[in-house]
Parts: sequence; C-alpha cells; structure tokens
Amino acid sequence: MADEPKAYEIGHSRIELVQGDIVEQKVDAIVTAANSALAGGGGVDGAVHWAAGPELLDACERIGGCPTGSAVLTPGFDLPSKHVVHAVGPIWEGGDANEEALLASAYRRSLQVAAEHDVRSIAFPAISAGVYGYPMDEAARVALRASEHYLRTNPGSSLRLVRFVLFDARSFVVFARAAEAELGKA
Ligand code: AR6
Repeated sequence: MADEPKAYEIGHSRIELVQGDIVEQKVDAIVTAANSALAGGGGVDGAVHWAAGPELLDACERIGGCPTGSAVLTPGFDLPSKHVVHAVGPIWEGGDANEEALLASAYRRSLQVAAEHDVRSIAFPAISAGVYGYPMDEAARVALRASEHYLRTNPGSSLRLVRFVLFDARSFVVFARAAEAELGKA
C-alpha cells in the first residue's frame, strides 16, 4: 500500500517514512525547509510558522540567518514539538552547483544540532524538493543516505527516530522506492 508507513532499523535507531503533515508530528523536533534569511515563506515553512505562532519568526529574526547547507534550532512555541530545526537546502540549478553536498550537509547539520539538544525523535520534510526544485527522487536518496550515515557513524547520539513526513502520495512513493534501494526492504 502506498500510504503504509515504512520503517528501517539502523543500529539502535530507526528511520521511518510516513505520509502526512509535519506540524502534526509528536516528536521532540520538527525540521522546516527554510531560506537563508530565515524570513519565513510558503510551503512547509509557511505551515510551520503558522502552527508555531508569531514568536517563531521573532526567534528567527534574533538569529538573523543561516547559510545554505546548515541548520539552526529554535523553540517550537505553539507546536506539539519542543524544538524547530530550520534547515536551509540548496536551490536546484541543474545538479552541477554542489547541490548534492549542500543538501546532504543540511540533513547532517540538522541531526547534529538536534543531538546537541538531546533530541530523541525528529521529523523531516523533503528539504529543497518543493519551490527550490530539487528532483524528488534525487532529494530522497540524498536525505536517506545522509540520515543513515549519521546514525551509523554516531551510534551514541541521542537520536533514536528519524521520520520523513511526505506531504502527498507521490512523494511518499518516491521516498519509499529510494528507501528500498538505499536501506533495503522495510
Ligand atoms: N508537511 C510536510 N511536508 C510539506 C508540508 C507539510 N505541512 N507542506 C509542504 N510540504 P518547500 P523547499 C512539502 O517548497 O523546496 C519556503 O518559502 C512539499 O510538498 O516547502 O526547500 C521557504 O521559506 C515539498 O515536498 O521547501 C524557502 O524560501 C517539501 O515539503 C523555500 O520555500 C519541501 O517544499 C524552501 O523551498
């Protein structure tokens, strides 16, 4: 079934894929796909800011910005999750502008900054795969590989659950196929 959640055990942790809305996830931290000005916007960032309330934008303004390929952490304010990680993925420019390394880095930095705050469970959207134009299948491979690599190389970190929350059936299927290829059968 396309919308059956999928799970992969990676050492003491797990990677899950679900179809849904990231703002409804009951996890320690949710990740939003931000821009480098942390100025808010549409897509998943619009939904996260709306659900968290206006204090989230104030917190972003105090931080001032975040380079592409990196991530910063704020409180979750009105969200069910304690923290929001603001990850800045690259804009797709055809694939020869270091996009893959920058996207992998955005995931890695998100996981690092979450672990620094003892986050046990974190939920990611498909960073860069919306208005930033990164092809969904390639974005999925990068996301899964970067997460698996982090969990395998940091077995002592606080992170026990990395959940990918795909907004629609198509992106869920694309992520599920990529996970089968990258992580094995669920
Ligand atoms: N839950 C989970 N996924 C979602 C949700 C949601 N509520 N809403 C959208 N998505 P995008 P980007 C999916 O465009 O490409 C913003 O304006 C969406 O279907 O949100 O990294 C920022 O401020 C897509 O698959 O992020 C930046 O300026 C994925 O989330 C810029 O857009 C990412 O789409 C970032 O662009």
